Amino acid sequence: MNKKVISVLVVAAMSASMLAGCAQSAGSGTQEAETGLNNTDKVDSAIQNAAAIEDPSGFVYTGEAPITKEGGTIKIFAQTSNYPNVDISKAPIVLKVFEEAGVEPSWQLLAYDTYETEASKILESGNTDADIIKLPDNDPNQVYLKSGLFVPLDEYFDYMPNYRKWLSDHNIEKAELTAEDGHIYYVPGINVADDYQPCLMYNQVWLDKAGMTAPDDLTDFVELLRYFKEHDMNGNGDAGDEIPMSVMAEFLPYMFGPAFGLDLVSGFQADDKGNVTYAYADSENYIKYLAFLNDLYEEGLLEKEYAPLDRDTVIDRISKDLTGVAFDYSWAMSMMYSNVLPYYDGTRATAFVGVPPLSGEHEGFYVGRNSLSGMFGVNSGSSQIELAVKFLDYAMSERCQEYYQWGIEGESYVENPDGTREYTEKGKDNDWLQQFGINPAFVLPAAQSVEATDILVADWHAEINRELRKYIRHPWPEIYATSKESDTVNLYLPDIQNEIDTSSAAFIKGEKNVDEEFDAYIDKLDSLNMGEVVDIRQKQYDRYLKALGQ
Ligand SMILES: [Ca+2]
Repeated sequence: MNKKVISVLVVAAMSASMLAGCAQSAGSGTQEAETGLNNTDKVDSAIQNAAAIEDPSGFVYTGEAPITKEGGTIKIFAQTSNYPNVDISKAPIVLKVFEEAGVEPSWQLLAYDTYETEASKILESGNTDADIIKLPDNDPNQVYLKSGLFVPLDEYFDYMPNYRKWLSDHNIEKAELTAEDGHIYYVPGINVADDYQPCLMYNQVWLDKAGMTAPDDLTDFVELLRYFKEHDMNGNGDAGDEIPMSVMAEFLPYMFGPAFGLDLVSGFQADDKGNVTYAYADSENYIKYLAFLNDLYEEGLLEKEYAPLDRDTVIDRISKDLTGVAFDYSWAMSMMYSNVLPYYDGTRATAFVGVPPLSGEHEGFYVGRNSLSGMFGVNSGSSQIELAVKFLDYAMSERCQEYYQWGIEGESYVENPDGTREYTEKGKDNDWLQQFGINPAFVLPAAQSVEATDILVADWHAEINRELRKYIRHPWPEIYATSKESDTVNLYLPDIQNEIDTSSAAFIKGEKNVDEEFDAYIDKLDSLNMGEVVDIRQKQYDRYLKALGQ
């Protein structure tokens, strides 16, 4: 299998989780809301006061294997691989972690596709004797952690040197993981969050033909679109077949919001003082954003049928050299866009290239994503909590992350004299690599790696990713909700989002007049209880800041 095909497979899996990560957490709980604020001292003092202690046999776990000298079995409740032909319970990488830890695995694996539903049924019934459990979701409403099913890990930090260190080095994630009661219950898997995020891309050949460099502000950007529209950029003798920009509607907020000071991805944003506002109700900046897009639309720089545009159409246009500007997940850059360009020769000069964000009255940025992925907790009903905690700690250690990302040296990868690593011929076969157990996030707290992603994409793409990293801004944080909060948000937010979608399209197309009808739009949002939703987000953000220690 060639590199391109592997890349598409691996990255397709990655993008599926990215998309999933964008969805707002929903669901409702049955627990009563608690009013207590975070007690950051609990976690921090647990981190500071932890000390390695002996187990009954006199053995001390220090963060390196083994976790015990007594042997034993750890039972994991988790999900099967998303590759149907992969038995993750027999994958060499997974078995290696158990072997080093000095324990045997035992499994309760549920099907990947139905895990969320089926696992939650079993957890709600409390009917599992597994030691370690992969949660069906990130427990956004604290349903599981309040059910008493999981032990507060901070009470066992003596046995978690690797996790303690990781939390100390990752303040944002530590704050996000801190429950309302001040405890940390889960060890997360980790997504790539600041790399390979959605960005603006140009056809470099068209840019060169226009004698321009990538515009950094909206005015120059519009000039560039006009140039692309009016000239025979593809050189087919017809100056009328160029479509200056092909951006799917869902990415317009990512692309243009920041130039107006808006994070329209979640819509919720906080200023320097911690005041939370709803960007879609910003009557100073959002109105300018809409007016700008309406101008693009009226001038034909944003196409009339922009709403139904999908990725397949964008790819088709690029393959026919019909369009010059795109905005998409970074992986599309070399894997779906550049590779179909008729004259792409593998170099940056002939590619669709990612560029810095557009600025306006506000400095541009890109919105990254939350890094927390699948959560693992220790069953409070386990007969061997200490051993399970130690195993979870070892399974998230840096050493094990190397296994998850690269596999085993000499088999799936080799290390070059300069210290860089690359997959072996076998390792480049995605089917083999999946069966080997690469990135076993279904059963263990694995982290995605930038380094392992870099080698899947063209070298120039990895280089562009490094250049764009500094523009990524952390998205609205994941903050645990009380069940009362989530009930209210789930009751009101869908209607609010529906109103936003309908109105923004009407404003952009000029069916509604921005100057005359924006106030009525705000009134409508108010009548849909936007104020209550923002109040809840404010309370949640206050808890987050407190957990951050601010
Ligand atoms: Ca043409």
